[in-house]
Amino acid sequence: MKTVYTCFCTDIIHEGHLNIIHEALKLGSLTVGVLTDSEMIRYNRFPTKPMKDRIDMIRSIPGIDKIIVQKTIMYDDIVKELRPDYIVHGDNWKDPGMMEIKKNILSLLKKYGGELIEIPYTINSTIQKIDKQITEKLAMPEFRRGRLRKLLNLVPIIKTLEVHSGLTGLIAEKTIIADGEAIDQFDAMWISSLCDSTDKGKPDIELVDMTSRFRTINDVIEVTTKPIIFDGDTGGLTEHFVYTIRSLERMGVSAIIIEDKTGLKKNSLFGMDVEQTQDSVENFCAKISAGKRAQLSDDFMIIARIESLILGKGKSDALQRARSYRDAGADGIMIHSREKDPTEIIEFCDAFRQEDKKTPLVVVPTSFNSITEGELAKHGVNIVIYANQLLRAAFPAMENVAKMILKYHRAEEADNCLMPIRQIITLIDEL
Ligand code: SPV
Ligand code: MG
Repeated sequence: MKTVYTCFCTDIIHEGHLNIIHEALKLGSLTVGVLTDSEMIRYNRFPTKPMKDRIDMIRSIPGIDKIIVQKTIMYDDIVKELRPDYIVHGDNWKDPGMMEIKKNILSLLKKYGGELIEIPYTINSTIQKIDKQITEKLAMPEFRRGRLRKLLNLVPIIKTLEVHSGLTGLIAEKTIIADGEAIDQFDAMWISSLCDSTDKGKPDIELVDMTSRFRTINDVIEVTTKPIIFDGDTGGLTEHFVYTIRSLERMGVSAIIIEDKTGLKKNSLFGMDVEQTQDSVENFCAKISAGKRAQLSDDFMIIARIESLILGKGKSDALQRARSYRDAGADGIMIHSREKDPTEIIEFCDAFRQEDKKTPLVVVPTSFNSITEGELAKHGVNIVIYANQLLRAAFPAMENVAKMILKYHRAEEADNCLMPIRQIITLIDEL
C-alpha cells in the first residue's frame, strides 16, 4: 500500500478540500497534517479556529488513516518522519510563499523518488464566497480587536509595522517574504502620531485632531485585517481620553499606547533638545485607570509608555513607573529610548522581567536599530514596533523623482525609479 500525505492550513473545509482528499485516498493510505497556529500566522493565514478545532474538523472526514500536526510550513520534518510516496497538494501555487513551499516539497521528494501530485484547485462561486467570508470575519471589529491578545500567546514577538494610509496598510497586510526556509510577514500595524502628522505636513505635537486620526485608522481598516496599535500621544485630557477608548474599541483597534508626558508634547526622538515635561505618576495612573473603567470589551489594551530614559531620569525611575502604571491597570508597558546602543533598553527589560514575568513589554527600536527581534524576545519583549520606516522610505524616493523631473524638464529619466503604470493600475484588487 502506498503512503500519501497532504497538509491543510484552513479554517473551513469546502468541496475543494474534499476533492483533494477524495483524490488522495485513491492513491493509498492517507495521512493529513494540520498546520500549527503559529505557522499559520507566519504564513499570513491567521486562524479563526484554534488548532484543536481544526483537527476535529479534519477528523470528521471519513477515510483518513491518520491526522498529525505539521509544526513548520516547510516539509523537511514531515518528510523525514513519513517519507510518503506521494504528497498531494492543490495546484494553486500563486504567491511567492506558495512557490517556495512547492520548491521545498519537490527538492525533498527528489531525494528518495517521492512524487508531488497536484490536484486542480476547485474554484466556484460557493468556494469564492467562503474565502471572502473568512476575510470578512478577520476584518470585523470584534475579531480584529481581540487578535493582538491572541497573538501574544502565539508568536515569540509581535512584529508591528507603521502605517499611515490605505496603501501603507496594504503593504503591512500583504508583504510576505519567502526566502529558502523562511516565510514571514508582519503581525500588526502601528498608527504613529509622527507619521500620521508628517504625512499631513504637520508637526508631531498633538495638532492633528482625533477626528482626523480616526479617519486614518478608518482608511487602514477598510483594506486590511491585521490588528492595530494606535499611538495615542499623551491621551489628552482624561475627560477626553475615555471617549477615545470607546471610539477605538468600536472601530476594532486592539490597543492604544499613551505616553507619560504633559503639556505641549513633542516627539520623543528630540530627547532633551526640546522642553518636554513628564507627567506625575499620580496623574498618569489616574488617566490609565479612567481609561480601563471606560473600556467595554475585555480584549482592548491600554499600554503605558514610559519616557524616563528619554528624559534622562534613569532605569530606577522607569521601573518605579512601570510598577505603578501596571498596578493602575495598564495592560502593557512600552519603554522608549533614543540611544543608538540598546543597552539601557535591555537593562530595563531584564530588570522588569525579574519581577514581572507576564505584563507585555513593547519597544520601538528606531535609534537602537541594530538589535534583532530574536534578541529582544530573549529579553522578554513581546511587541516590536517599526514606527516610521515606511514614511521615511517614501519621502526621499518621492523627493528624488521630483528633482529629476525639475532637472530634465521631463519625466523619462525618472522612469527607472517608478513602478510601471501597468502594475500601479492593477495593484489594488477589485472586489
Ligand atoms: C511615533 O511613531 O509617533 C512614536 C514613536 O511616538 S517615536 O517617534 O519613536 O517617539
Ligand atoms: Mg508618537
